[in-house]
Amino acid sequence: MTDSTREPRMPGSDERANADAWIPVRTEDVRAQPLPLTLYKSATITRLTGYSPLLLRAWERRHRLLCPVRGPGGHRLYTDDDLAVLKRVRNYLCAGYSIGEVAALGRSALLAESDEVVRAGARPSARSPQPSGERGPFPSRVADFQDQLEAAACSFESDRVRQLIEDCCDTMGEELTFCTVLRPLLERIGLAWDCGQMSVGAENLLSDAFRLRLLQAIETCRRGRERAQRPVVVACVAPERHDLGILCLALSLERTRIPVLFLGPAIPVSEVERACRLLAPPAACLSFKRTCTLQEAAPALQDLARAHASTRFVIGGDGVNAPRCFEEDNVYWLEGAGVEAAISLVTPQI
Ligand code: B12
Repeated sequence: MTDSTREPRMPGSDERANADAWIPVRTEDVRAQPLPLTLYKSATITRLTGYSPLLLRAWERRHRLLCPVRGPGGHRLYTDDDLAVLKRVRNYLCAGYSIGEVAALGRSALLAESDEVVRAGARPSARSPQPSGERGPFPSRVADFQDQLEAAACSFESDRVRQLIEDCCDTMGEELTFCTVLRPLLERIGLAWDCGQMSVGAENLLSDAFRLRLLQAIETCRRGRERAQRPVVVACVAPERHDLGILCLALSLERTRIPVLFLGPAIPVSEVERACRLLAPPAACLSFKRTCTLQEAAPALQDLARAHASTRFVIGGDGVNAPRCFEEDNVYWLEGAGVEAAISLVTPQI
């Protein structure tokens, strides 16, 4: 199936030209292939793949991997084929191939592969072209980024740390960069710091760069979106300052189109209470990295939950463990990462 046979008609004024998630386009006037098409705005593709609009445009221009059509205002609208290509690209990048190698395969080969993968149940065909040259397996690519990031942080090269995080996001996408590269690296660095083998300055440098990148990703997700719903409040309760985990959750919520109000690290319970009073949020997600901070805040938290019975309080992070500090009907304790569980607890409230 070629692109020319699937040239879609632009959405008319009666269609949801401003809809952010997807735009259905009727194709009665497409003679060769009267299939219903879905067009996606770049913000949606970014949300689905983790690749930034800037990167998408670069891959379109430089590597001819994407063929978006233009909307009435001239903005790019991506097709299901573009999405399928991006998924194949991501698989290859994660397997250690470079974008140049993947691009050398060409869009049609990637599309053909993607059709075959769907038919064969996610098994690439033996005929599918293979990128040539040296290729590192995925784990070595991750370890490589981690080693370079650690070295750059230890020698206080802050620009290099940021650049490496950017390169990693470009190569693997934001999600894999955050979960597979940065989070385990911080764990390793935390241990090294604990054993006196890592300076606190290097740890700060890396966690600050991670934090900045997370805030940027959240901002990108929100851009251009109407914020009619009441936001979910997220915070680290004082004295807890480890806020990268709750920022990861905030990003996941925003990607699910759930608006978030991030209050920050070390927020007193009284301030969370003020936000609940003013905004009546559907949910408040609170993070505790250490059990001692949770125990300290527990009595005030219980009062807060009782005073705001219509808000769901989702409490998570490494500090949460059994036995529970207290029980209330609107309080949910999540051990482990718990991001999926948090989203499903929050969603029905929206
Ligand atoms: C970066 C870091 C810091 C930074 C924090 C910067 C920031 N803005 O967050 C700074 C330098 C400020 C810091 C300070 C301290 N730190 Co520190 N820190 C770390 C480190 C290295 C990384 C933590 C991190 O951000 N990980 C990345 C995030 C993304 O992962 P995560 O937190 O696990 O979150 C995931 C899940 O838990 C989940 N999640 C998190 N919250 C929530 C909430 C909900 C609702 C849900 C559903 C899910 C969820 O989602 C995330 C993604 O999956 C850890 C090492 C480690 N092993 O974790 C030590 C570590 C946590 N720190 C430690 C200590 C001791 C401290 C200090 C007390 C040191 C000191 N003496 O000053 C202070 C305390 C400051 C305070 N008041 O809180 C200890 C804690 C030991 C303990 N359990 O008591 C650790 C484990 C280091 C160690 N090995 O000893 N730290």
